[in-house]
Amino acid sequence: MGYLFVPEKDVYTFALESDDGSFLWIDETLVIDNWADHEAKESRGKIQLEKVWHSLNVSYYENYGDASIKLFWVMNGIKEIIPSENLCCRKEVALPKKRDLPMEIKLPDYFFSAIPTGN
Ligand SMILES: [Ca+2]
Repeated sequence: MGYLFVPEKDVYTFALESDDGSFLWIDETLVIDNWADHEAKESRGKIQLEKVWHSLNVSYYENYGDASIKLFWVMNGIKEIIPSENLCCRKEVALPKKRDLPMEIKLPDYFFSAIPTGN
């Protein structure tokens, strides 16, 4: 789980390729349902996003044989890795507390229930 920032208000297309199954959640919306046993297979989904930070959550499972998971967005028709400046918070980095977030970061309250309180 992390955060995603989009450069402008628009409808965005995401592509999730996984072996086996995966989900992509953005805020409280299931954007991509790729949840089934299969070899590496891409599914795409669209969502309208405001120019703010959004919670990003990829769920994944592996059942048999090879295993892989890749997330892309599609910008101007080109599938590309989401630039690191549009993503925040690796797992090992302490996540910000709600009160520490800049005003323009609006996240649903449920997101904060999963954030460690820290010191
Ligand atoms: Ca597999």
